[in-house]
Amino acid sequence: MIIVDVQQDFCPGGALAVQDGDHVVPVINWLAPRFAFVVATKDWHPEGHVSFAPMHPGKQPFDTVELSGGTSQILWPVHCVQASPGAEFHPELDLRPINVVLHKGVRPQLDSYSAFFENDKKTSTGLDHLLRGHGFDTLFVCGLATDVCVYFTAADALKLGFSVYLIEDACRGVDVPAGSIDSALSDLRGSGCNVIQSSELLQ
Ligand code: VGL
Ligand code: ZN
Repeated sequence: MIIVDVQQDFCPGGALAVQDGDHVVPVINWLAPRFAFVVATKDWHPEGHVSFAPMHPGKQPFDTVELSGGTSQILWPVHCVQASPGAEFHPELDLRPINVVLHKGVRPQLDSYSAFFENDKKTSTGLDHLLRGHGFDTLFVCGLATDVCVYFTAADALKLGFSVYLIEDACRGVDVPAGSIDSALSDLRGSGCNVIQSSELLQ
């Protein structure tokens, strides 16, 4: 199971709050102990990270800029600064079932939405090797935000050949622009992702 970015800054009151982001916590707490191996990611940016809107004079959060390498970058409010309170896990997230915590987005000039590859699409976080090394071929993905880091994590997992289940009621999204959550889910379904509800895991 991969728990994506269930951090204070993505929950109500946080810098990049996702609507009802905290509602995923009880669902994940109930699910996580049932899995053989649990990875939790943290968005973990240095101060002055390239994804922060104030680093780009004249730009606003949710604007897009071209970075020097030619990749386009969506700008976000300052969020998940390393070791700041906003970068902590939600205080009610049960940490006991978590085997590995993976920090991503740590390079000042490179963003990382996926738990597998940074946004240059080639810098690996090593998670693929870790999971394959354990012999896993099936992944269950949940957390925040459905249309950003959950989406890119599930999409990369599919590309890497894993069977992927996205637990919809254990995810919440940014939905900027409106409709982003629906298009993320339909794109994933089209790539072979199984979008399920937590209740289906009981069966
Ligand atoms: C995320 C925007 C910027 C996420 C991280 O965790 O979905 N979204 N950084
Ligand atoms: Zn981020």
